[in-house]
Amino acid sequence: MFVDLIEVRRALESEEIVPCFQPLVELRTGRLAGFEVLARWQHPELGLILPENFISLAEQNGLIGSLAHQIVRNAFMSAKMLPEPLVLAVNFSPVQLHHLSLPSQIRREADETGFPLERLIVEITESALVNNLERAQKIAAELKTMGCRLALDDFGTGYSSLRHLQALPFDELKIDRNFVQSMTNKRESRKIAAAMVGLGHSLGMITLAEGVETEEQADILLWLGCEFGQGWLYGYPLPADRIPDMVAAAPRALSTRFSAPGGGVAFSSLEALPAQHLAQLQAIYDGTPVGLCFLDKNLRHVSLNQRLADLNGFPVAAHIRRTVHEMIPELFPQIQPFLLRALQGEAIEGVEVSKPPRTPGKPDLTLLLSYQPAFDEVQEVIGVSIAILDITKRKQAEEALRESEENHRYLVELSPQILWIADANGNLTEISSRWVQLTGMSKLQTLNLGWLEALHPEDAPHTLKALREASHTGKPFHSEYRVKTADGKWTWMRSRGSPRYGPSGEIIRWYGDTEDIEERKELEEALRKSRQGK
Ligand code: G
Ligand code: G
Ligand code: MN
Repeated sequence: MFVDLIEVRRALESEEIVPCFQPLVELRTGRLAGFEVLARWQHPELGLILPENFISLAEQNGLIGSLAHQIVRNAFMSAKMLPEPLVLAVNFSPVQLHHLSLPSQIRREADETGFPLERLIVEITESALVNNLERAQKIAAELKTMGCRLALDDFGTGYSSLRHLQALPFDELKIDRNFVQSMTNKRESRKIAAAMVGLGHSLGMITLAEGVETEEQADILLWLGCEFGQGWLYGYPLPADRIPDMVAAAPRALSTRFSAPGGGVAFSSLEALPAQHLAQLQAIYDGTPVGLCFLDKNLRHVSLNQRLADLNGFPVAAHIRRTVHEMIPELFPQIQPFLLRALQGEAIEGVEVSKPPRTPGKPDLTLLLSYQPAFDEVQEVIGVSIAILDITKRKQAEEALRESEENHRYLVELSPQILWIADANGNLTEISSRWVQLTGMSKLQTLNLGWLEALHPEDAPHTLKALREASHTGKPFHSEYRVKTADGKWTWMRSRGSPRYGPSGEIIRWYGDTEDIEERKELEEALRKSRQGK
């Protein structure tokens, strides 16, 4: 499209060049943070003309000052209806950054229209800084004193130089839409976008991504830690009369970082500056009773906490850059297969490993390990984090318990008495295997009231009666009866049992023993006979 200088002059006189407003949105919440002001020329015959067709013409012919004056005044007037704390971001031409009068012009327009400068973001492209950095610095300093915030526009294109990032007190970094748009199919772009966000953050700036058109792009940006977005996904640049619609359509930003009082980067109370954030994480890292470390793809220690250093018996610093194999050669063969799986992207939990003690003579340590792969922004594994829990004590307790259980079992099995357990109603639930050997009945046949089958028909009724009575009254059970042994003989036995009570005084179980009293019976018989014989 061709327009000439005369046309541009005429457009300025008849105020055909007007500001449009494009939403700036907080990525995490979708809340509206403000608008970027973009110049649009409503040509009576040619229709809408974009800035690329008239900005440079205006710049080259000394008209950019009056164009900016029109756009800014117009935008400030329209922004009166903008609810707090929404901001306005306005583009200024590199040419204007050469005029020391820029700040006072902006102040005058703000005063005349009543727009607060704390809610103005001045967007500057890098090309503005190339020729006259010193002057740009003066202007920037004054703008900051006035309460404005500064954004570095189109970062990553054109004159990109890291020198500019530190030359001016920027509050915000705008990532150029070229990186955003190639991010979804070019891993390099994604890496670059990630690095830009990181760079912005490490310099204490907030980051905004331009040209966000899809949800996928927004998701990636959010994942990369980018705070704000702008693009067709959230809204087109629209004329001032559409501002109320756009404000109503988006959830309101009540407290975004854009709206921080006094300008600059203010983080909400729950968040912190990157360095503080790191310190918080380090405190958690070191305070946990779990050994933690992060290994790179070559299984070298990138970081670890004090707890793990203690477990391994070397200072934290001695681990850094050294491989697992170098640090714990005795354990490496056990954990290598899991490390390799984790490097393939698999998360593995609860692997038990035993580690020889550091001081000889002490028992082995038992460790419970979890492996978690870490992925970068292109979903490639960059390393593995390991969590290590020392479960030696728990293991020892389990061992001791098992041992004491075993001892009890031997005690029971070796005892000449047959020990038994019955439920509250006197139904047998457990009996030592000596009964099985004695009677030839199986355990299953014996349980409940099955054992009565082995009793002499004359003895079974009174025994069952005693049992019922005991379970009814809770008085100790006692009975003597003949039992048919495996080889078909009868032998006298005596059974006794006592109840065990539950918390509310009810019987919950009976414990008892049965013993062979044949010899005693024979003795008694012999005694009786000898008495009779006398
Ligand atoms: O959306 P659009 O095509 O309008 O933006 C194209 C470029 O024009 C942007 O990079 C922006 O920096 C620039 N631009 C838009 N509006 C203005 C303005 O009011 N003043 C100046 N100097 N540049 C503008
Ligand atoms: O000042 P700056 O160069 O950032 O201007 C932003 C430019 O990007 C304007 O020309 C604007 O119209 C354009 N733009 C805004 N959102 C989108 C988008 O989602 N996709 C594309 N392709 N361009 C956009
Ligand atoms: Mn811009």
